[in-house]
Amino acid sequence: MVKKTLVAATAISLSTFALTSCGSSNAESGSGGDDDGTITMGFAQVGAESGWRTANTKSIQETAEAEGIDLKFTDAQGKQENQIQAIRSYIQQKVDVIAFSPVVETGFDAVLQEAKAAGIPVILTDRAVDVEDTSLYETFLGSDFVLEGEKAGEWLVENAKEADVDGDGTVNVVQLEGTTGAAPAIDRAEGFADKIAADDTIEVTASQTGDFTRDGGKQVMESFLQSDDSIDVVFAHNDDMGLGAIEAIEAAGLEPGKDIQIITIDAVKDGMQALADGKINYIVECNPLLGPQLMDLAKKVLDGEEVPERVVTEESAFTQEQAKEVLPDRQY
Ligand code: GZL
Ligand code: ZN
Repeated sequence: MVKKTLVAATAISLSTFALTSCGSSNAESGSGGDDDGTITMGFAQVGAESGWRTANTKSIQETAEAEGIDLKFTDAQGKQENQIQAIRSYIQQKVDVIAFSPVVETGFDAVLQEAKAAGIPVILTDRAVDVEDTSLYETFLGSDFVLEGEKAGEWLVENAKEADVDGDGTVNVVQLEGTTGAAPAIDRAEGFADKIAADDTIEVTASQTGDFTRDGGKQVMESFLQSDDSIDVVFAHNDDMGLGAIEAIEAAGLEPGKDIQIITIDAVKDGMQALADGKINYIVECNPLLGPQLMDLAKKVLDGEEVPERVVTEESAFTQEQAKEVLPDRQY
C-alpha cells in the first residue's frame, strides 16, 4: 500500500512520471488499477434529487466508460454522512483519485485531510466546500452560482413592470431555496438579492427551502399561496422546484407564467419545455455535463500536470422564444 501510495504521490510530483507506475501490481492495492495504468476514480454523488442531477450523473458515468476510467460511484441520497462514508471507503480502496459534489459547503475538512494523508488527490465538481486549506483539493470544476442568481435578478429588474402582475406598484417575489447549506442555494440567493436591490419596488416577501425537489417546491408553493394572495413572481433555485410550483399554482386555479411569473435555474429539458409552453418566464442555465472536463482534469492531476484551482463552466440563459428554438437540440 505504502509503495502504491508513495508511487502515486511521486507520480503527482514528477510531471513526466509514466501513469503505468500508478497501477502498481501490488495485489493488496485492490482497485489501484491494473498494470496497464487504468485510472480508478471514486465518485461520491449528492443523490438523484433533480433532473439536473440525473443528467450530471449520466455525463460522469458515460464519460468514464468512454475514457476507460474504472469508476466507483455512490449516491448519498442527499446525506452528508453518506458522502463522507463513501469518500472514506474510496480511501481504504486506494483509488487513484476521488471526485465529489459536496451536498453542503461545510463539514468535509476531516475526510479531506484523510484523503490528503493517504496521498489521494480530490477534485470538487459542481458544488464547492468552504475550507480554509484549499490544498485539500486539486481543483473545483463547476458553475458560478452567484452569477446565475445575478442573471435571474437582472432579468427581473429589466422586466419589473410586466412582473408586477397585480399592478399594485410592487413586485412581490416568493423564493424557493435549494438545499439548506448547499453552495448553489447560498450563492444563487446572494446574487439574486444583489441585483434586485437596484429596484426598490421588487421585494422578496417569503423564502423557504424546497430542497431542490419537485415535491418540495410544490409543498412550499402551496403554503405561500395559502398565506399570500398578492404574489407576482416565484424565483426557484432550480427547475424542479419551479415545476412543483407550477402544479401548486394550477391547483389554485391560477395560470403559471401569466397570473404568477416564474424564474428558475438549470434549463433541464422539462424546465425548457415549460418555458416554451409559457408556464415559466425565464431560465438561467446551469450546465450538468461535467463528465468530459472532470475526466480530463483527473488525468492531468495524475500525470502531475498543473491544473487551475477553479474551472468555471460556460452557461447561458433563455427566454420563452429562445427555448422554442433550442429545445430540439438540448442534450439534457
Ligand atoms: C447546481 C446543482 C444543483 C442544481 C439542482 O450545480 O448543484 O443541485 O441546480 C441540483 O437541480 O439538485
Ligand atoms: Zn404587485
